[in-house]
Amino acid sequence: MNPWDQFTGANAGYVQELYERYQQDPGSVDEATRQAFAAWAPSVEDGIISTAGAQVGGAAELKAGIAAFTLAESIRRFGHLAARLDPLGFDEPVGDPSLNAQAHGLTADVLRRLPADIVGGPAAQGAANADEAIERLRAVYCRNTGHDYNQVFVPAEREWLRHAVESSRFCPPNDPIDSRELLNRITQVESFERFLHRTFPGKTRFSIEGLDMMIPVLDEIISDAAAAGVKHVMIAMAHRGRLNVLAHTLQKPYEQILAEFKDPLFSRSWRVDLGWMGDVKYHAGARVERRDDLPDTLVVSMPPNPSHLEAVDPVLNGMARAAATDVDQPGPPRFRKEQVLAILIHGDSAFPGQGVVAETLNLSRLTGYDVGGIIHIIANNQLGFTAEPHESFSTSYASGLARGFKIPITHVNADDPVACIEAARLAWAYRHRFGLDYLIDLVGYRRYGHNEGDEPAFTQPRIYQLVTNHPTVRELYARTLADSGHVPAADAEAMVQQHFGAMERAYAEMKPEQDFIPPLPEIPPTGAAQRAVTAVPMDRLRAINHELLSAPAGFTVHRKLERGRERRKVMFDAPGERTIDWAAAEELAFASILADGVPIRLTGEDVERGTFSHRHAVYHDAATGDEYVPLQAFPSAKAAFEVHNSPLTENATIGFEFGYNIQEPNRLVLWEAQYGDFINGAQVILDEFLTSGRAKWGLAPSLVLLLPHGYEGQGPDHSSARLERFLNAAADTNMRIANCTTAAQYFHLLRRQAQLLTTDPLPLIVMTPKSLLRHPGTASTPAELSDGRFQKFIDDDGIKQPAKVKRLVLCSGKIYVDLATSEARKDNQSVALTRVEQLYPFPVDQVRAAFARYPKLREVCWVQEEPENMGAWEFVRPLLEQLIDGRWPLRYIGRVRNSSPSEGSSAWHAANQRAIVDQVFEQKLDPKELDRVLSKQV
Ligand SMILES: Cc1ncc(C[n+]2csc(CCOP(=O)(O)OP(=O)(O)O)c2C)c(N)n1
Repeated sequence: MNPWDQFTGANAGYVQELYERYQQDPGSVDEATRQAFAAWAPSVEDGIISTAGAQVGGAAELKAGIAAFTLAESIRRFGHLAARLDPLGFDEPVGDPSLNAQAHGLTADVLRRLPADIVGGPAAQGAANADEAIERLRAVYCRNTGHDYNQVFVPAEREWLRHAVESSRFCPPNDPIDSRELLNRITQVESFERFLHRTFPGKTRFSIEGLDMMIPVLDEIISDAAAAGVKHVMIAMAHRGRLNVLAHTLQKPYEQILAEFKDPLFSRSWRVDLGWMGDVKYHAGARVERRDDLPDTLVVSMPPNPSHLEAVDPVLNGMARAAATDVDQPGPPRFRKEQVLAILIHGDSAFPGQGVVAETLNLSRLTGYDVGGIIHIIANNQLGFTAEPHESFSTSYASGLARGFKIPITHVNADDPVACIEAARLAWAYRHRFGLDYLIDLVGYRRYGHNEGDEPAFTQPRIYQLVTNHPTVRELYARTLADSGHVPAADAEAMVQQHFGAMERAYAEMKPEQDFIPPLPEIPPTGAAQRAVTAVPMDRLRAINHELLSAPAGFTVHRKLERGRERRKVMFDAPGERTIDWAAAEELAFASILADGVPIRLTGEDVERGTFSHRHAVYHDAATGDEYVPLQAFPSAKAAFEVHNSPLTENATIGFEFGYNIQEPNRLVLWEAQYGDFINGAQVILDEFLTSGRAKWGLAPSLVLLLPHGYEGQGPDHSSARLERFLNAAADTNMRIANCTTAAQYFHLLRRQAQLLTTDPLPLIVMTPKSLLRHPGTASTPAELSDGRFQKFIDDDGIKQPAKVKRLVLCSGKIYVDLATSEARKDNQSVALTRVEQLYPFPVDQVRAAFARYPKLREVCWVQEEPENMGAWEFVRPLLEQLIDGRWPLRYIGRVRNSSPSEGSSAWHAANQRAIVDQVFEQKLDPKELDRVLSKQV
């Protein structure tokens, strides 16, 4: 064997350099290299290198061979820099010196004398010499497509990509593209936009024009996916081209789209009686079951999304995961990636700019989040509103971010239909083969302004001089096909008439607009929450507990955890004692829900152990590290359980769980924050999907958020789950918000949520405890789980003579425990401590009943530990005022208004906390001390 064969590209150059050094001074290379070179036994005679006597060529020729190989490698690596990607040709491709033969000391003559094999790969096959093979490579890498895949570090994947890109496997004639069909489709895409443009001049539609190939690209991917057995294709995208995708990919009837254009009011005003206001037409989602000529029914769907660019990305991700996850069997769920394909269409400014994109890409290979590869398409019109690329991203391409996630990228000129289809085929083939993400950077332009009412020449006069004179892709392709004799010009013109005519007919024959009103979401039945039966018979609980505590033979539980398990074993021995702490209540709730046949997915930062080391949903064998998940193994389970530590992301992970939840609403989906304070990292998802998704789009989420909340002297970022933000968004019964004070309440709350998934689904926001997780005051008796139900409001059962009560205190969450366990509370019968366990919907009737219970009331106080402008005060105040109706004064006791949630000092915290407790029981502080305590905030 010729030893040089072992080295390719840059390696060959490096070895040659080493070899030259070795020749000059054998001591200048290391021992192993010296031995290797000596073993080759090369003899250098008159510039001829021979190995074991076999002559392989002159030194100059060898050098030329290595140079040719390096040139080929440069083309493979950097060829995309020379590709003509911009249909407008506004900027010349930047190119790269390494792409020129001269830079490698080569001429065409020299290349012609070298064998094609030097170039390697499919391009060399059948080529007469290296020059021809290099030209073929240029045609692959430097024409209208830029292949950008060297960030793929797994050799097998990279090799596959190289071979796929360079072989004719994805090009005609092996798998010919039906050019007539393709022209027809482009004509349909263009006619749709032109008709709308002419009929509704100036109306916003975010036309696809300039990126018309997006539709045939989607066609190609979807039909390939369907042929491979995919059952569900899910697409998410922003405004650009969305109407065209809805019409042509999701088969939304023209009539419906036209009706929405004609009178946008009708699509906005449905269910005004319920406060459901709808949304603009380019946010609407759709779902279609397609048979076409497919082997099986294929569901293609697109969720609705807000204006917030890219916010839908993780939502789609979660939807895709849910759609392909089987949960009917106990144990871990089974994800079947072959069933689903997710496609995300991004904007070229939004993709690099919006952080949620990186957060979503980061989910792609994580256990519990992977969806078997997303195909990303950047709808790259080279502008973002008025911003140009140099104002939008610091990467070389809009797609640059994807490189860090090892995602192969194809940049393709959107005016080259065949290149676009090849890109689509390659993307699907890679995704199908490896189950990994792929990105198509579809580079086009924008025919009009940001929307059709905008004047783009104000800001991009030179670009728009080019755009105005630039033929459409349909015109260009029609011309090409006419020139090549494939489709006569008259046929192309007939296609225009046909598609324009279809739009005209749809418009003329449009039925009254009512016919197109989308189905109304069902009004949730009232009272389902009250009817939920959440108690579990004691025997059953005991049996489940026993099952949960048996570990596999030979499994060594950590010794400290074993002690806790020992305690749990006797938990049911005294049904009247407070043996059930928060974590035990949660595990029993989960187990009983699974035993009822409802699957559960629990994720969040460090949820497997729990931030406060209380949960231990996953045990790790102390000796081997093997994992054991009791909720996946206990015999009574009838459905799957999964628990995953999430990546350190709030926005994308909650978005993901939201998507998972709305896709498969019959599963209990919970997300837990590390501390509730970090929830504001997900504010976009909360505002745009969780709290308003029903009003805007008729969605029915039931996601549970577990948010550790409570003032314990930690810093301002470890105190508050921003309860006020949820309460601020609470309207139209869009969620339930709870802050419960006992383990049993939490048990019943979770079980109630599981029962309401189908009958009265609403998101459930729970302020959960931290130090109180182990506080005896929050522990419950087994009997409280086997009897009773979730109580939205708990009156003061310590008051024996209600007539003595002068002050009625209402509070929620941890402050109750501080008050109830304070010295001042002992024997105090004039202050009744009541708890609002569910803040929204507010327990109006129960509070009213409490008012009635205390005949000698003098005042009502709302007590909270949050500052006055935070927590529940501003939400409950008008409600309480209404209920009080002027009968008593309403007082606020709590921290004063503050811009920061907490003191940031445990000493200040303790002083303020004491001041609150003292005020509640009217053991006033010395006024000077009070001044000192509060002055920090005044
Ligand atoms: C998060 C967010 N910020 C700002 C906007 C306002 N906005 C709407 S479209 C747009 C430009 C988007 O550019 P690009 O991503 O390239 O998509 P294009 O409109 O060009 O298709 C902007 C800034 C928005 N919708 N969402």
